[in-house]
Amino acid sequence: ATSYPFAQVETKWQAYWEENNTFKTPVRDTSKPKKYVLDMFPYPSGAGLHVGHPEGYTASDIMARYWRMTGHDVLHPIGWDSFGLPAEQYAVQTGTQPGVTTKKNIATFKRQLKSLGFSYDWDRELATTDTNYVKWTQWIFLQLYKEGLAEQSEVSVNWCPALGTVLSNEEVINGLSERGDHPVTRLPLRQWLLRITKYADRLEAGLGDLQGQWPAGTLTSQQQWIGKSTGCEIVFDAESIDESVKVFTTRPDTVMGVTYVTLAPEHPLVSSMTTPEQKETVDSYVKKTSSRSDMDRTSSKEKTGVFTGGYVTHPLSGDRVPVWVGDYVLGSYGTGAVMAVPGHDTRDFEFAQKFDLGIKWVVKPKDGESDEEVAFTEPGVVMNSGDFDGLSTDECKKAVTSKLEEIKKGGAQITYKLRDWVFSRQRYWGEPIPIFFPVDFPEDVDPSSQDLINEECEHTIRYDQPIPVEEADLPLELPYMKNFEPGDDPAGCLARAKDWRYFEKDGKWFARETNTMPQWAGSCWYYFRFLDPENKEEAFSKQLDKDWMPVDLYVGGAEHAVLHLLYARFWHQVLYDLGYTEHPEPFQNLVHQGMILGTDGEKMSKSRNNVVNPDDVVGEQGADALRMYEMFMGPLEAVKPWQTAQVPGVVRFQNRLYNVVNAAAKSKTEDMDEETTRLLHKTMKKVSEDIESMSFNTAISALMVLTNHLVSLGDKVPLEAAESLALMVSPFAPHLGEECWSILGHTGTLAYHPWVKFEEKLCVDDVINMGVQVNGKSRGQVTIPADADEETALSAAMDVGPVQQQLEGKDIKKIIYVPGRILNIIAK
Ligand code: ANZ
Repeated sequence: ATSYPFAQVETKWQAYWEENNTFKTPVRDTSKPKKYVLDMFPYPSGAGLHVGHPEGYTASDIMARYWRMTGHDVLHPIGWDSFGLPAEQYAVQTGTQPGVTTKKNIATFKRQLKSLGFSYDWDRELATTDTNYVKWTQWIFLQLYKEGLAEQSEVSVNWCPALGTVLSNEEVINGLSERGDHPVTRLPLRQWLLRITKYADRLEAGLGDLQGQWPAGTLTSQQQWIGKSTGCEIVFDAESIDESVKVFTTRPDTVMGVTYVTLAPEHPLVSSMTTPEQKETVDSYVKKTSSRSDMDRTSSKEKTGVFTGGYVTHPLSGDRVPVWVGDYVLGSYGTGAVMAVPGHDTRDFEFAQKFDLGIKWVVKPKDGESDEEVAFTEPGVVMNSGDFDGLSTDECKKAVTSKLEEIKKGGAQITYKLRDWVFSRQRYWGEPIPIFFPVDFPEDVDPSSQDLINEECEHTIRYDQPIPVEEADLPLELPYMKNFEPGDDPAGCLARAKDWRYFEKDGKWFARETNTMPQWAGSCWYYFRFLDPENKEEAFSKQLDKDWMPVDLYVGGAEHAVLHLLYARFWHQVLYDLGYTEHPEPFQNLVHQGMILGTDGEKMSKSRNNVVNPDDVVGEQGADALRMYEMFMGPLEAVKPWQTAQVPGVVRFQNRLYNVVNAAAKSKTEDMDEETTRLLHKTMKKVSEDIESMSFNTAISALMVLTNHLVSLGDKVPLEAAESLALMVSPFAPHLGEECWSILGHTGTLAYHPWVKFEEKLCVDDVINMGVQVNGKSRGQVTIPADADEETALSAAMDVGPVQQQLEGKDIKKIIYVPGRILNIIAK
């Protein structure tokens, strides 16, 4: 036996595919059904490809190759998600321009992906940093702007002066930045917001159509993130001023149990509700809580708050209700105020206990009494609520809501957890936001001399008068900046590029927006640009949208379950509403590959020194071995540790397969015995079905079983079996597949050769007659395959009349099944 010369073979076939444009799809071939197979495009980091990348890419490549062979017109593109913070930091560290490092990193990634033999149409390659791509990202931003979906707003953000940027809530712990422990302050900052909340309902509803096509966990995460909550808004009029406090509640049935109302510290009515005597206390409380993040506020057990001195009137009972301020109520959720029902809400209960506020019990369990040591939060029967007494929780929710509607003190309301998307970054390496503003320079400043523009000028920018860049003037490119590091100016580092920022037009002076877009922007629509990467007139043509969308299979990491996938769906739905696409959702089927851990079972990382470099594996064992090993490790979705010691097993399988094919080519054996025929057809069936369900590890093991059988035939390997084996292995190990195909005398590529066809009748094993017993007594016979599983045997037995009769009215307690021998059903 010779060993398979993988290095030479892999180089040869990669060159062949490239020269022959094997995987180019310049136009849609409408004689075939389409498959759009998409990978989550990589972020080209300085570290190069990681073994985690080829896992998802191999899975999608298998599907792309399989679908080509099953007669589909396949679109399989790749590109680069190349803006973003890490690229900028890498550039800072290495003292080079981000544009330069990005280009270099892309070249490395491209070489690495090419070395793995993926069947991409490289003519469609794009990078989100390409001027030509930025142009259309900015164009989409302008469409959002025109639709009122991109707006400026003063947002309270977590500003970290030391890092020179805004941080997300998740990045702030106890008022310090997660990275570096720098102080973080809450600061109102002018930011661009995308009004994703206007699409909350649509984004939620769309998930329903993706059931069964997206991982259930991802659908749930998106649903929770959107956080649709159905309830009621209730109006409490203030006692001594002409204002009213609106609260949002999911439990209007508990309205008669309200003993106080709590406002979030940032609620606009806090100061007007506060009496002069309480002013000092309230002011200092509000100030103290202003630095806490929302997460911090909701997760801390210890409730804090102060009394405003003011009262509101209960809309149904007319009672006086005291108004408190407490930071367990968030300003940004619902109405920023709650009606507190300590008897039935745990947070209110804790608060009421601490401050000695009244507790009223208005719901009791269906049977029995509630214990008064804790809030009773379950549904039950209403009590102590006048006319509502005796109603169930659900009935009472409806009754209270209609009562409030009738007296115009509230009504049904839906609230979402989803927040508008803060779309501004104070960073260099992102798409400039294509907006500018008029500037009223102070009289003593001559703006045509840049040096005279000082900080004072910044205050004369009319941010309230945004002007969109003309579409004809797009793209708006980033200026060259020698020093692009963030500074302590919340306007961002682009504010320092004065000659870019300030410009004169028709005798008037303007200032550009200096915030850039977040990294998410480019990945919101790249799947559209792949359809039409060269288009100079439009982002993408409607015809190509019709031809190729939606994406049939999207493969990528579960870490994108919420943000990327939600943001992309949002942009997609906006483009749908504007008529640019006729498909309501972008990604029809979604699969997350499981993470590949280090051999030690820990996440691979430089600091743990457990990173496997795919270049090493490709060099030592070949691309096909890497691809096949990663697919053989376990189910695609499972998290699994890399085991270097197991790669040689895959290499030996390739060698055996190569030798078996050579034997067939040499002996030209035409005959195929019965056993081989059955095994071949069973394998063809299994591999086809397993690929369809993306169960690649089991498909590979079926190929191993077939190969081992063929090895046992010595020189007499049937040609038909060898050909089928070459075709079947090719999606997994495409270089090996092509090489075997040519060894068997074929010219050209097998990439478009029809997939193997099995005959169902040859897939069935020998059948036998087997006795069936009920409670040990023989009740008939079934005809089933000799190796039928218990389920098959039992379902055949259920068709036997006497067995049915015996089982009538009884429960099956136990099943004793000895394949090929006996089935005994124990029932009572
Ligand atoms: C009275 C009540 C009685 C409540 C009861 C619950 C149980 P979800 O399901 O998450 O939407 N709430 C409303 N706005 C809030 C805010 N800005 N910050 C903190 N809490 C807020 O939760 C809705 C419930 O959370 C609302 O219903 C309100 O408390 C509280 F027995 O109102 B409930």
